[in-house]
Amino acid sequence: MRIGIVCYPTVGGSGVVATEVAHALAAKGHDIHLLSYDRPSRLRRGTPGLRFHQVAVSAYPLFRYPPYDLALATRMLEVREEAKVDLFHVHYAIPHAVSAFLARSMCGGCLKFVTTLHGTDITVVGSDRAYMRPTRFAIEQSDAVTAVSKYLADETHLVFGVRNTVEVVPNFVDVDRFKPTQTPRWHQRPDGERILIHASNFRPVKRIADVVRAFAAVLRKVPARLWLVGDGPDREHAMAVAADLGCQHKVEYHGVLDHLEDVLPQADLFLSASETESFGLSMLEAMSCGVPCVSTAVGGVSEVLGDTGALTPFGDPEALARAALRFLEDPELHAVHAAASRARAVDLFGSERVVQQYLKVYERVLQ
Ligand code: GMT
Repeated sequence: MRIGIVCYPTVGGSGVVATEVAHALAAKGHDIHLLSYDRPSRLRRGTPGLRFHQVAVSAYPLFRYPPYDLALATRMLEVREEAKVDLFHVHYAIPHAVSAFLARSMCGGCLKFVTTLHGTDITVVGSDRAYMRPTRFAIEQSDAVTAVSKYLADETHLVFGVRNTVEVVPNFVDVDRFKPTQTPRWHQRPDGERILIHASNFRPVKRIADVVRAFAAVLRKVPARLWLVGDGPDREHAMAVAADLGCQHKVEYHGVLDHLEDVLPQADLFLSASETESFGLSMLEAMSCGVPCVSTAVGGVSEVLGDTGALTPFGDPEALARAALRFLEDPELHAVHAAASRARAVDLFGSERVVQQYLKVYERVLQ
């Protein structure tokens, strides 16, 4: 198949998933074209069968807000003409689904498009009055719609009232890259320090300050260290909260890492305090490395974790800390949950299984 994949290039699950879908399809011999305004962070150079097409937006002085959606629609048509792409898979509805609809209309229906909903395109940004109507329209016009969890599929019907079927195709992880290593756990290390990790785009919805508060409560009971991975608007606030709580010397900021799979297996526990999370891709990557996750019970997180980790009410960092301590004070319980986390990632969320689901959607649409 010749497929165009559209995504955001920034740190964030939707761009990661789109890029990994592109790699997996190219590895299967499909002709894949990735479109974005910048190189996505997970795009590996020199992958046979995978080409990147940058979407250029001209900054004419009249434009306070250059119309990216129009530039993207144009680029989609160009890629269709150059590479004979007949199917586009757009990740994150705003504005990608609208651009796809425009491209399809401009060429009299010469292409099909599949829209994958990721989370805030429905739960936060999508329900903003300024974006809701065109987003709903473009979702309804899509040739197929998928969502990364059942929670998100239900929200799409509830919040947007869309009439079409929203199929659940979960996110996935390369279980051969994200795998446990022989790193000793805290009780086998001389300092006994538990390594807690959090990786995200540090947006307000991630509630990083609550992650730090939960960590500070853990630190009051056991030796520990918090690794913060990623970047975003709330990074400095998180460090300020750590300073206020007197634990900044135990909080290490690692920035954006190209190879998260090298770092995750060294952690003993993944912490998440999100206000909403349609899926929680970095938690799945942690599980695949044999790292149990403790998270707020929001959105689709329970679909990902099952009973491999622990879920606590949103907005209660003390509860998050208590759940974390249950694992971090009991090596045997920790080992059971670490193994269960890895097994669940392999059994339910391996790349091969999920990419096959996308291929079935593409085949159906192209028929
Ligand atoms: O809003 C974000 O956090 C970014 C967004 C994205 O663009 O990646 O993340 C969403 O999509 C991810 C990939 O499907 C999911 O793993 C995240 O749970 C989801 N974020 C939220 O729902 C907050």
